[in-house]
Amino acid sequence: MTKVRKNFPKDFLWGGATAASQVEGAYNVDGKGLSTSDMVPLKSRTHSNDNMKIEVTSKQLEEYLKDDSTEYFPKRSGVDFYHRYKEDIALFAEMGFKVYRLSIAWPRIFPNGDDESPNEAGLMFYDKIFDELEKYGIEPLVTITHYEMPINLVQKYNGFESRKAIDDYLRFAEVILERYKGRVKYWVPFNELNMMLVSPFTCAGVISDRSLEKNPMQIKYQASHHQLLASALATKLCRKIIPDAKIGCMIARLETYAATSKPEDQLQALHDDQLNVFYPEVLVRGEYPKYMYRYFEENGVSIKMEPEDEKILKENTADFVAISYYMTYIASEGGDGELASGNLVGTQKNPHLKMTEWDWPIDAIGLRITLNRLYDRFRVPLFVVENGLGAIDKVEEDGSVHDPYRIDYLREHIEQMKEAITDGVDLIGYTTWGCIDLISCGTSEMSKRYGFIYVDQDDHGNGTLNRIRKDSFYWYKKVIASNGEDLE
Ligand code: BGP
Repeated sequence: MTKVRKNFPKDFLWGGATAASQVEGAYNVDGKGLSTSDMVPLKSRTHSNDNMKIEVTSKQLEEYLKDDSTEYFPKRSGVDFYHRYKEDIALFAEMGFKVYRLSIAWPRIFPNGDDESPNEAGLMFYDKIFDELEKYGIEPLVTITHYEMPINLVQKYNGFESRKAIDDYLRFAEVILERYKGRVKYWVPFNELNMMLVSPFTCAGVISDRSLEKNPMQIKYQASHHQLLASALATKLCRKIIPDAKIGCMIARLETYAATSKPEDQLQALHDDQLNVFYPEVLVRGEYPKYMYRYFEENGVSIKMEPEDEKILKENTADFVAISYYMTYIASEGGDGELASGNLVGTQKNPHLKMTEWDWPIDAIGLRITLNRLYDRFRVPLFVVENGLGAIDKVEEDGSVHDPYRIDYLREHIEQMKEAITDGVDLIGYTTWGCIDLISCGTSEMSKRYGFIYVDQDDHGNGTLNRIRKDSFYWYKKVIASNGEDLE
């Protein structure tokens, strides 16, 4: 029998993750077009469960398009990574990153999404990023698109509700695969495919009130079908252009516990879980799972498919499953109970868990559970491409930032990943979310910080943008240098 592995594999990919729209800024520089992320206003810090979804109506979009404020739309200025990438990547290298997960801003390459040719200035920006990463031997992991559809495609055909979005997405994918082949080996076609169900605008440029469809579930699952096909077709292209690439699929993993041992609660947890793993089910197994047919029928959903769709899904399956993992969820038959907040979607409070300052439950053991469940189910390598703690940090008078709470959070999660590896899970990497402070996806706040690197900027865009190494910076450097052995 093979020996039980008790440590991280020696080629384990340690690093950090960001998304273009949350760090780059320069939203209208060098020919970049507007994206859905440029249209997400700042929300004040909230503990309310229903204030997490990002809903944008047609009327709001019209108003936002006329508003050139960066204070009200902080993602437009990000943390100025566009101009400071050299300094930031040098800091990642100082921590010893093996991998850096980044996304390519679609409207930087195709400003309107359907332009005849790509924007060379946008392509050159990422050339420079990859030069810098190469200089330090950091492997890029590229999310082809992370929550930013060109606004023109939202206006033109309501984003991924239309099948036309597949062609425009693939043109973008092909351009970047060709341009960066030989430089990028790890790819993920879309960030968090399942977030379609809670925030279709963010996930896919879909504005529900623009649709002729009345059933919101119909709109969301039809748009998901288009993203699933686009993922499979991007996988096909990637294999042709970069034969030795690894291309995965990604969900926000919503590991769900039943509230009690009552069978009805257990069943509800099973159903919730099925809706979450549905996305990798399609992309890893290459077909829709049977349980979805019943679910669609009972919810009035009828997916319009073309004759070739099944074959496309079957023939172009993903190499690995990537997840973001922040918390666990609770399901019960009636769905009632005291509420907690969460990553775009809230849940019931779990009395056994501590909460973050944003009321997200903290559950490191849940990560071990989820890695085991996913590996049992899919038997392909897993990659944790987001995990981290959003917290308020304070700069001391001497300029230092002490963040023991972040170190504790990450330590506990890393310990559980190690347990999962000992359980037999094939885990290939870990990129913590927001390795440098960035603009929050859900609330567009700056004060919700995840980084090892502090960025001097407040929620309203004031500050020097200076970078400061937090205590967690030095701690993570030790973790990487010891390949996950020294967690103290
Ligand atoms: C994930 C997104 C990220 C991100 C993270 C944390 O769902 O992929 O873009 O920001 O959540 O969420 P937030 O920024 O709202 O705290």
